[in-house]
Amino acid sequence: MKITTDHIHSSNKPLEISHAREFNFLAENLEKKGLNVEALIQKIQALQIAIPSWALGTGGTRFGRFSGGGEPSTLIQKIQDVGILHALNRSSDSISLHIPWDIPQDYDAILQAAAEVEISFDAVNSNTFQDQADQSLSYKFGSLANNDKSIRKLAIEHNKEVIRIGEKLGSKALTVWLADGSSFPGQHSFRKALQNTYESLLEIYQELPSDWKMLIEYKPYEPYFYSTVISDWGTSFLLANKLGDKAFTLVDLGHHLPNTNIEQIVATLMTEGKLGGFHFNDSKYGDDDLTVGSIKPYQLFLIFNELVTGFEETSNPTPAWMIDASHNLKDPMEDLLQSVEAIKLAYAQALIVDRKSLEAAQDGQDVGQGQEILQDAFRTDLRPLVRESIRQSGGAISPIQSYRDLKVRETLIKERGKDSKASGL
Ligand code: LRH
Ligand code: MN
Repeated sequence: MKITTDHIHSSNKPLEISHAREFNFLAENLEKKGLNVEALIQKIQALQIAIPSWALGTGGTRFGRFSGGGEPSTLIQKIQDVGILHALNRSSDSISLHIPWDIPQDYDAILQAAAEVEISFDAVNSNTFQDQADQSLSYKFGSLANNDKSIRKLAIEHNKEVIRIGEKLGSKALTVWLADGSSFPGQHSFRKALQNTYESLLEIYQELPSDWKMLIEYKPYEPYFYSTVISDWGTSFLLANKLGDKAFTLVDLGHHLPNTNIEQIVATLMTEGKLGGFHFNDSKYGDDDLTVGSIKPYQLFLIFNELVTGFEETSNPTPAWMIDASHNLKDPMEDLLQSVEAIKLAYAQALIVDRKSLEAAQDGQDVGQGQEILQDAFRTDLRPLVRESIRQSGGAISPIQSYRDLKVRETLIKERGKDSKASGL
């Protein structure tokens, strides 16, 4: 299924009058506050969120997977689904592949399919947390950290292969998430595992093309439950610093122990110019991979608040914006549309924070006023502004409403069948 401009126009029609009224009212209030609405719209439009190839199907947990039908069972169908999301929200102009779940067979066909729906390839992800059917050695006890040199070599070669695949697709970054760790005290040497990991990453780093980045993703636990080699931002940051200018830390929002102050981690990494990217999702307990902004929208706003000041006050490069979620209950495409909207809303709220007054309140130790200024932005309903930014870029005023009105899932089920399954988690 391909979403056309006619689809967008017909599904926007019933919303245009009420949207124009809501947007004009909001724009007037924002202008009164001295904000430049057109500038805000351009910034919001420029924020493009990469869609993970592994989140276009219904994920599942170890307790079960309840597929909804019409899932993309080929890489080209995954690219077409991201094309549908981008046509609706004009905010998802790239896909992030996971290798070997998405090994391209025919590069010309893949690149053509992507060009047809105006999307590109964001970071490519390696996978040394699963053994492949034809694999000679196992990653059961680790990959880049493994005490066995031949297993480390196998994992290093895999990462080099992932870079070569990404190069052919125009990707500019390799994301490395290592499950490597231990589930029992005494299972391995923390220092040897870290040293092995560093030496292995260095070999991969030296293979990076000059204009590429290595994004090092940390995670405190799962699948191991006593220690993880790259368990927190500090370890990822340490490795990124030791490796060099092309290595950065990737922040997956679900990879933090309860009550961790993620916005402070973001601020610290930006101070050092080492914030490389995000895997956006939300969670209540662990790495729940829930819809962005569905559990802790205020935390998401506070993270973007640090990003907006960080862009103004540090030389940290623009991070890679990616979602990393897994869907069990919702339609994967609707879930992704909700996640992108939540990210854009949090960014828009952070853009209207009265920075001068906030700085004055902070300098004046006026704690109450500081909170008032932040929450005034967070409590301003900016949905009409985000909708207008999408409408002006040729998208749907309400991407989810249009997704439903245009019966996208029903059409995909007709085209692909109820039992088509997507590769991935
Ligand atoms: C690990 C992770 C990582 C991916 C995987 C799909 O939990 O966040 O980013 O490789 O999920
Ligand atoms: Mn992740």
